[in-house]
Amino acid sequence: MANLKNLKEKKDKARALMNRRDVLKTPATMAALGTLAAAGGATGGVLSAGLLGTAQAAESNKAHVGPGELDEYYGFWSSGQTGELRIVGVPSMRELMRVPVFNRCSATGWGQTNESIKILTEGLLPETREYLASHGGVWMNGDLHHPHMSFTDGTYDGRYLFMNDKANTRVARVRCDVMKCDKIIEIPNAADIHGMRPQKFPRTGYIFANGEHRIPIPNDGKILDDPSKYHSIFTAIDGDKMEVAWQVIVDGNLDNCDADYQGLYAFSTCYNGEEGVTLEEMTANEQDWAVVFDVKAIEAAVKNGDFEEISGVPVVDGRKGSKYTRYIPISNSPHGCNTAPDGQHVVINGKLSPTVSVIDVTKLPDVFADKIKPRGCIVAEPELGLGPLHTTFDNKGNAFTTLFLDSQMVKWDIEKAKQAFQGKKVDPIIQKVDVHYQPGHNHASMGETKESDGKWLVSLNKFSKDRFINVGPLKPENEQLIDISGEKMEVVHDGPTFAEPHDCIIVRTDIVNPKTAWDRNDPTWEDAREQAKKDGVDLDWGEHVIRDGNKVRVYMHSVAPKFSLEKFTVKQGDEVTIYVTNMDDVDDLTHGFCLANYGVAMELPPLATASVTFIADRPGVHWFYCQWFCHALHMEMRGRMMVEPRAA
Ligand code: CUK
Ligand code: CUA
Repeated sequence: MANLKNLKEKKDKARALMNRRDVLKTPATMAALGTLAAAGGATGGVLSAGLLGTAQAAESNKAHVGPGELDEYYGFWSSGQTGELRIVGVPSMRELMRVPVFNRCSATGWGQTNESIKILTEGLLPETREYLASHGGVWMNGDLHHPHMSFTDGTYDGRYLFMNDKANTRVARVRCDVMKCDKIIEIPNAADIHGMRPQKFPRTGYIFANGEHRIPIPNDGKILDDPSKYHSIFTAIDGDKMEVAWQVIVDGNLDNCDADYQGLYAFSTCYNGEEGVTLEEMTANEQDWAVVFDVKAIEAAVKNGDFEEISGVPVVDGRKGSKYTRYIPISNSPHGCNTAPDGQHVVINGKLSPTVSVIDVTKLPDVFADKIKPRGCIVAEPELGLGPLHTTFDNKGNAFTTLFLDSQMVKWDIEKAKQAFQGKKVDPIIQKVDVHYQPGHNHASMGETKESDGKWLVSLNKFSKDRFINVGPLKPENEQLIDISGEKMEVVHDGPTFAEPHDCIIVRTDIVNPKTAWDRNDPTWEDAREQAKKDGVDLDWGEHVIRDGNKVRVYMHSVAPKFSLEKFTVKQGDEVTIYVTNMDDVDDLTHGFCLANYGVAMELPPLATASVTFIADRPGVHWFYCQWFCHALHMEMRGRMMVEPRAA
């Protein structure tokens, strides 16, 4: 009975949605926004119309990775407001690892160890470091939307992963050899880095990063409530040095971006052409833009001095009318920006318009030479459905676009869309499949490279609603795996996930080759190495306590199941630094160091050194113990820090 009632409710809701869809056929933007709000609303009941009569796809055998079997692809997942990078196996969708980046991590000590604090602070702007000095020293949160791998010659090269932090205006780099973050920089003159993509050709090269929100530049309080003086900024970061190379001031708000396969242009979607600050103001016009950046011309401008230096970086004026940019009119509020593996087409996703606009990059030289109008580079504009947000590609000329409002994935043919644009009676849409529910990003295996292989597609859905047993008011998101190897898409797996995977990439395993143990010469603990040298001790095999005024440096190593020091004594009020090196080089033999009731904990994978500094202001006996299960005698792997009380 309950099921029948459920079904009737679903049908009613689906019908209600269809009515709303009719409303949305009009260009009335506010109506579209109203539905956006309803989709996330308390009813939780906006179900895709296609749900009626959905025959749930049977589990495909290809997606099954049995116990002990390995995945074919690495998935690198963002985690949105959680702030970390996640590594997922594809097609099993098993979560393999979490890499802390913009967050604070209890298990690994990220944000507490001296090595991580250095990475988290050295690239910040001086004013931010000053602010943080009285606010805990490091940012405790981040909003990681877009993880992307470095490229060489149009495909992934397995060197680095780059990612943005929308919350605190940062860009980070993760080393793929150890899967740890090694650099984080804060972007000056920008507010809230959102869209971010690496240069694909000839190599990365640049990381292109969009400052989403408009602010006064410089944002020092002299200009406040005068939005006509706010700007948004596009940044090119040198991905090798992790330094800002140059910036471009633009009109409107930048959203997502991508690069071409020729090394000539970068693209950003740009909404709020109205330059408003309220929702009504920002969506008043029917047209916004895709901004195209002429990378070579901007480099020449920087070389020839056609820039203003602001906060120590060259800033080129790329506002409307500038020779360095072109503003291509696109229907209201475009969102995703995706270059196809054919090297020729860039898809601009409509969001509030049911269309996507396809740019042909071979026409851009004529646009920049003013031989054709900016819109002259648009070669297709198919109407796909409601709320197109992001597009990915296979290796057969097909594109896959998420439809946020329709809760669908649509497969369409780029060539046919071009023919239809020229007036031919062809339908570019091949198939629509329901996803559950409200998809944002999607990504096909190798889909943002020239080696796109058309095997798997992931849909990152913002709502899971009824797909899983209820875990309370806060529900997981749902990532679905879709088999795209055949003519028809087939949803083969639901994967619940914690907040919030905006975006992911799917990389062939032969491209990524992490080590199984650290190299003892790794630069990560350079400071510890130098300090050990000054103290005349051996960092590798340390078992020393060095007193230096009221500073105490404790060096120890771990070999399962023992720390080299069973005890050490300090005085209340001492500034204590503990260096621990794991001398076990056995694959997977990780130790941890946890100092109880001092809030100290850190990871120690094979052959790594980690250190932590704190004030020993609690007298008494404090046990430290190994917090990573490492050995049959793991529980016995411990020792004592004795803190002598201050003389009364
Ligand atoms: S954005 Cu999240 S759904 Cu930050 Cu890439 Cu489009
Ligand atoms: Cu060492 Cu547990």
